[in-house]
Amino acid sequence: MPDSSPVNLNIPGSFLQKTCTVVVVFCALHLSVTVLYYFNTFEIIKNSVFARNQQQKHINFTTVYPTTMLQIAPITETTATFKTEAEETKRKELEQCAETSPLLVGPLRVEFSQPVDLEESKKQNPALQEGGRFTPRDCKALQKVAVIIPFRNREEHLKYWLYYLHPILQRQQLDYGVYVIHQYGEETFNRAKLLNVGYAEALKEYDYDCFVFSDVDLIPMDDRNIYKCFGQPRHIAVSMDKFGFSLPYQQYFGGISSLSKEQFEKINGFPNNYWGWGGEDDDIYNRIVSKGMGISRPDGTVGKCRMIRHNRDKKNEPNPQRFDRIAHTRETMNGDGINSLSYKVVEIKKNTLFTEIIVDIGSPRR
Ligand code: UDH
Ligand code: NGS
Repeated sequence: MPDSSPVNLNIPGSFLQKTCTVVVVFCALHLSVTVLYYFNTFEIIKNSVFARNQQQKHINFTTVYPTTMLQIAPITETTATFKTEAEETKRKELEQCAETSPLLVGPLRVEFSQPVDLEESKKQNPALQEGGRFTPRDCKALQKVAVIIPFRNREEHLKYWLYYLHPILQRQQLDYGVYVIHQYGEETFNRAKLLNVGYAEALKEYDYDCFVFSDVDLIPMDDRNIYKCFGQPRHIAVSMDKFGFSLPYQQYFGGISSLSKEQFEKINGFPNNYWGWGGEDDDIYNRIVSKGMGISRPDGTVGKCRMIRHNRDKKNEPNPQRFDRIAHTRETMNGDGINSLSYKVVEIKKNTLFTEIIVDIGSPRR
């Protein structure tokens, strides 16, 4: 008779139960690891899409960057102010900006038919720090540039200058500051002396290595005309509309120029004794050449600039002594320049878009 009693496998019930529990726990663990891994991966993908979008935004922004005056949009998505020490350390660790900024757009439409508003310019440049200072956020700028503007009674021109130049300088990825050197009082204007003051005062604020000297009424028509310094002193305004987009003469060094700190010191800065209109730029040219340097220039297309038309200024009549002075640059330049500069700062005003330095530069010796 076969034995019909259940086979005794000799497995105690509690062992089966334990095995099942272990299997269930293992499965649960496996599932949670899988779920965790899945969410992590999702997060990474999400982040990379975000980064791409940011970049896309950035690229879109620069490619659609308008060239008509009243549509200029802020460039600030990619820029910011460095406030904390940690951020400053991070900036120091940043890679250098590219030799050619990827943000440049080339030719720009520049016109002066509609008035511009300073408040609008402020809104359009939210990455500016007080005093018209800017530092690129994503890379370490190749040069620290002080832009110096000689000034008196040209408020309307200054508005256009700020409106056009800030976005351009930011696209050029410069670490820059804008200094408006305002001649105090009613004495005859002295452009070159104001530029010397700008050099000295800007250096008190920051370790600038390059100085761009710009008339307030000149606007570049191409952002590839970089406001930086080169191996030789640079003439920037080489192709002005008022001269039919060419040089008025080969030695012309007026309007906008740049010199590194070293180049500026080599020529003892600019002359202090050209009161009234004319000749001071020729004197600067003579200084450069007499110290064995040459002039660097952009080509005539990149170097196009527009000048805001205006009447002759009061107290800036042609200087009758200018021809005599430029004939003697070599003899005078070592005693007249940054080494003999004297002036009194009346007030320094920090605006969002620029630093205004009101300065008493005295009067011509009679
Ligand atoms: N500047 C002032 N205020 C003045 C004089 C000059 O701000 O009263 C500054 C300003 O930045 C100007 C620069 O100095 O752009 C050079 O001035 P300038 O008179 O040497 O040169 P600009 O090209 O005028 O402005 C040249 C004479 C214009 C005669 C026009 C006749 N239609
Ligand atoms: C020259 C002046 C320069 C001046 C240039 C352009 O004659 O200072 O004209 O002037 N030199 C002398 O007078 C010695 S402009 O047409 O821009 O007014 O920059």
